[in-house]
Amino acid sequence: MVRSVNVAIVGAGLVGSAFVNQLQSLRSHAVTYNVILIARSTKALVSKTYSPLQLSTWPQDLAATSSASGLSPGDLAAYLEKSPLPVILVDNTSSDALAKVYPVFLAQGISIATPNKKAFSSELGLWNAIFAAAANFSDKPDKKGFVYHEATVGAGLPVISTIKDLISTGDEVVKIEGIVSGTLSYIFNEFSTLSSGSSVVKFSDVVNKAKELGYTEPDPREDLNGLDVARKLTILARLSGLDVQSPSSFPVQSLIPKPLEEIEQVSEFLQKLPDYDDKMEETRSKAAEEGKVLRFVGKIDLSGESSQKVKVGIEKYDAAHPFASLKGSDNVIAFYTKRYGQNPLIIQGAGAGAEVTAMGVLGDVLKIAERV
Ligand code: NHO
Repeated sequence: MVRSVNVAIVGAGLVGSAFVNQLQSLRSHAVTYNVILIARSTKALVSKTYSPLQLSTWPQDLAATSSASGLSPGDLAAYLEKSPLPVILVDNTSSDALAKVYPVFLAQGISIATPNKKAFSSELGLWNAIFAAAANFSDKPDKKGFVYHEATVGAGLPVISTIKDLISTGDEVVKIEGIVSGTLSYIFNEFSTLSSGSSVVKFSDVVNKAKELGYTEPDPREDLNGLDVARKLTILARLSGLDVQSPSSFPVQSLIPKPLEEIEQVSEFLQKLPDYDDKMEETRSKAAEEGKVLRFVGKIDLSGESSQKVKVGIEKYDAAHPFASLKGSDNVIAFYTKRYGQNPLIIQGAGAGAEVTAMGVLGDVLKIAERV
């Protein structure tokens, strides 16, 4: 018998739009996915009767709805709670306000699939509240609100599911090392190559090119400040068993020159960035003299007694290291565990972009649908 679930999509930007397209071309016939809500910040297409929306015309239909201040998390919870079918909230926003209400949704039996890092990388209290309320982490059979967030690290790469499987089958993380920002992967793969001793590229030129290619956030400082990587490391560290308080509770190297931190306009920042190329070039050429390249890396090291177990910043790698030969904006994550020993389990591939991110979210939706 074909089962049905209701799906509410909040956030219809790059990832949200790719998600709807992928949902429309799903090949699975075991479950019917009824989209009952699609919302942006200021507009919401809502099926008041919980019957499926017409997906083929959703962009026009959403645009045609009257503008409002958007759906509040409270209104959303009240609407979804009354769904006659099991319901999955797909949060494709980066909203803090929505993330804070996840425990309420979950306690009401509303499941969540999301690439939104905010809920999982903000204060530890929110993380604990989410997983206390989630059915997949409690043994309360009456609760049916599941939470999956594969695309919060490495987009569609199976990073979160892998670490969860390692831990739940009794393995222990010793060390995790990874390049988890697509933007910074691209910038360093271009800036510091194994052959760049002769042809020197300027750091600011690479940043500009990354922006032109659409790899950076609209304001590249949001990539260069290291916070995106710190958020992802917070998630990986917590899943490894470390009670990391927040992404600011460990050292994070910012690539924004101090004097440029307070500049308001992106254009002025980019105009002044070349003034600081010499410093980055010095770091690059020193590494090149040692036969090494620079990469922007997150590290979690649980092996020693040191209290400094998580850090984010530039590291040097020699030519033979897998991180040195990374291409484009690929991500790579190496898990050193008790079982895998010195030969890490390595996951590598495209770690940014709407299509692969949406794939990670849709995969989570399919997993939830099997369980509700
Ligand atoms: P957009 O295109 O800005 O879309 C956001 C949508 O949410 C808009 O429609 C906006 O109106 C809506 N929205 C915001 N607040 C709302 C609210 N309160 N209620 C209703 N609607 C609201 O953003 P994206 O690119 O589609 O991203 C969506 C989410 O996916 C974000 O949480 C983002 O962090 C996450 N995400 C995106 C990507 C990506 O490639 N675009 C990735 C991972 C996660 O793999 C990616 C990645 O990590 C890229 C990273 N920069 C890197 O590695 O270099």
